[in-house]
Amino acid sequence: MTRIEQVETLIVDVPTVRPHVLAMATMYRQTLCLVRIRCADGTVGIGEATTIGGLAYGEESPEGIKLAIDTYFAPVLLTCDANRPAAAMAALARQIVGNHFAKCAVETALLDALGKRVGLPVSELLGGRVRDSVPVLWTLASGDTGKDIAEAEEMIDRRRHNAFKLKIGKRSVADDVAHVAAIKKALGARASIRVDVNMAWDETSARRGIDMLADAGCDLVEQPIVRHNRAGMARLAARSRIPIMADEALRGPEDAYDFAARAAADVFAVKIEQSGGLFAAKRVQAIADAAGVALYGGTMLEAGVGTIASAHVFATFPALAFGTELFGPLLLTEEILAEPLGYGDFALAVPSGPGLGIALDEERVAHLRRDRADRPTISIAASQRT
Ligand code: MUC
Ligand code: MG
Repeated sequence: MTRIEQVETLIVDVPTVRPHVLAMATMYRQTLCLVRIRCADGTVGIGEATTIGGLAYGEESPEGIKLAIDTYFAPVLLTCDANRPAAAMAALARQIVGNHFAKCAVETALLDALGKRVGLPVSELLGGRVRDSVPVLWTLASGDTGKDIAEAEEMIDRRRHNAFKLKIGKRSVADDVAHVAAIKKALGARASIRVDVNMAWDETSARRGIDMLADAGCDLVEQPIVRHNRAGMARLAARSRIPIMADEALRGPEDAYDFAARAAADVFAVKIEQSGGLFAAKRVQAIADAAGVALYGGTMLEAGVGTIASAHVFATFPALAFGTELFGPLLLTEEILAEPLGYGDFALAVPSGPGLGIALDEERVAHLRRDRADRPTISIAASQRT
């Protein structure tokens, strides 16, 4: 038995390199809830939870996650054996409904600590990696077609990304498709272009929009309609010439099972936070594999900790047909890790050290934390709050 001695959480705010425009929110910064679990043998595990646009994307916010972990998770964890993350997560599940993002951050920290204790990377604790790097796309979401093309050209030249996801759904279908077509025309065969509608279309608009996107050379359409219209997703997938991917609708293995049974998506975006943790994401993958659904490694735009936890999970997927979008740290102006993650050649390297294989830059984190004692009061314009 290795006792868990302390569970610490902190909120960190980091500006984005440019406004990130999604259908439901425009992000000017990302807020992280970092979790640190200190064990009796001296090992310390770290985890991270993020959301997108506060409460605009999902039902948990970084501040709510911190409160939930401090108030309800920590007392349970202090009774658990740090050598048994699965038993600790089961103890939490008995007392805590939902709270997938918070559970994911805690499970990440438990697995990081266990990996450090036994000298194995988290990917090996999850059953074993089958690759040492994962392909990474970039999201073009400046809100301006010309800027997006220039950004994509630069990414291709630097061999950082050659697949791009375009955030659409805020404008009319015709304007959105014109934006996608202009970018595809400029980049041609040098890049794969996909779109994420973030649920903004109704089903009839989606029928029209998806046809037009296929004609424009788009390779994939992510979550075109609202998460609960599963029959609609099945109808769209059945008639579409290009693959349809589920994202917001997948909040764990049960949703994945239902989607697979209804043939409601061709591709699953697997997110460790939305799934409810690293092992839950593995269960989503297993369901997809059994059902013949293709896989894509999704992100909640986590910084270095959550991003590399996701990478450890995706490195274990036997098939990863659509690659990943693990670019979160590259969207942020500040590095919170002692060593930045290894991006290059259109991919992210999965570290081979024990646990997550990363360390926090403690000085940076101390500087960025929201409750820093000497933090100057920053007034944020109402339009830039998320
Ligand atoms: C989403 O809906 O997929 C992932 C990449 C990005 O730009 O936004 C997120 C959220
Ligand atoms: Mg999405």
